[in-house]
Amino acid sequence: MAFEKLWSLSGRRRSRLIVAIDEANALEDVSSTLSKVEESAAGVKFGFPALLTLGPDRMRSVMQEWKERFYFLADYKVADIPHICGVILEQLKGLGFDGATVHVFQRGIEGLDVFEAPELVAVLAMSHRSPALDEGFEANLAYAKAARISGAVVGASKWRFIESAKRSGLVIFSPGVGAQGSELGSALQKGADFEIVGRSIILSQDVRSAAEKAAEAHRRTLNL
Ligand code: O7M
Repeated sequence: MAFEKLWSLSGRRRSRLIVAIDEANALEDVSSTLSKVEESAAGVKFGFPALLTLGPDRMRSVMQEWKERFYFLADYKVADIPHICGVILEQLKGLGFDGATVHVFQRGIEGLDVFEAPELVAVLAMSHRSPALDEGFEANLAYAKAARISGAVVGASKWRFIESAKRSGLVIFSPGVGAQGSELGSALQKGADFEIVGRSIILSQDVRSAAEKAAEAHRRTLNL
C-alpha cells in the first residue's frame, strides 16, 4: 500500500498533520522541535532550508534517530532530466527520507531507472498563484497517474483541484494552511488527506500547543 508508514503513524496519532520545518531557529535545535510536534504530527517535511542549515550528515542522523516516530517527506520538487532525477531520489532515500516531491510538468518520471527511491508525491497545484501549473493540471494529473505516482501536492485553496485529484485516487498533501491564509481543516474537508503546516506552528510562541491545536482541528473536521 502506498504511504503505509504515513497512514500507520497517522492512525496511531489520530493526525493528518505534516509539519514543515523551514525556520532557522527551529532547525538549529531540530530535536527539540521534533519532540514538541511528536504527539500531534504524523510527518515532517524538510526542504532546502533544512538541508542548507543542517547539512546532509546531520539530516541523516536526525532522520535515523526519529524514523520510527515520523514520516519524513523530502521537499525538493525535483524536476530534472530522468537520469538526474533518479540520482537525486536515490540520494534522498539514502539520507532516510520516506517520500519526496517531484514536478511532473517536465515529464520523464515514468522512465526513472532507480534502485531505491522514496515514495513520490507530484506537485500538481501550488498554494500561491501559479497559472502555468494550474492550466496544465488535468494533463499533469493524468500523467502522474500513468507514471504510477501515488501522491499529489495540491494547494489548500484550490478546492476544484483537490476534488479532482481525490477522484483519481491520489493521496493528497495540501499546504497553504495558516500563514498563507487557508483555515485549518479546510483542505481536509474538500478531500485532502494531509495538511502541510509550517509557520503557524513553527513560529508560534508555544510550538507544542500550536501543533496540538492543528491536530485537534483535523480530528474535529474528520471525526478521527
Ligand atoms: O505553512 P507555511 O506557509 O509556513 O509553509 C508551507 C510549506 O509548504 C512550505 O514548506 C512550502 O515549501 C510548502 N509548500 C507550499 O507552501 N506551497 C506549495 O504549493 C507546495 C508546498 C510544498 O510543501 O510542496 C511539497
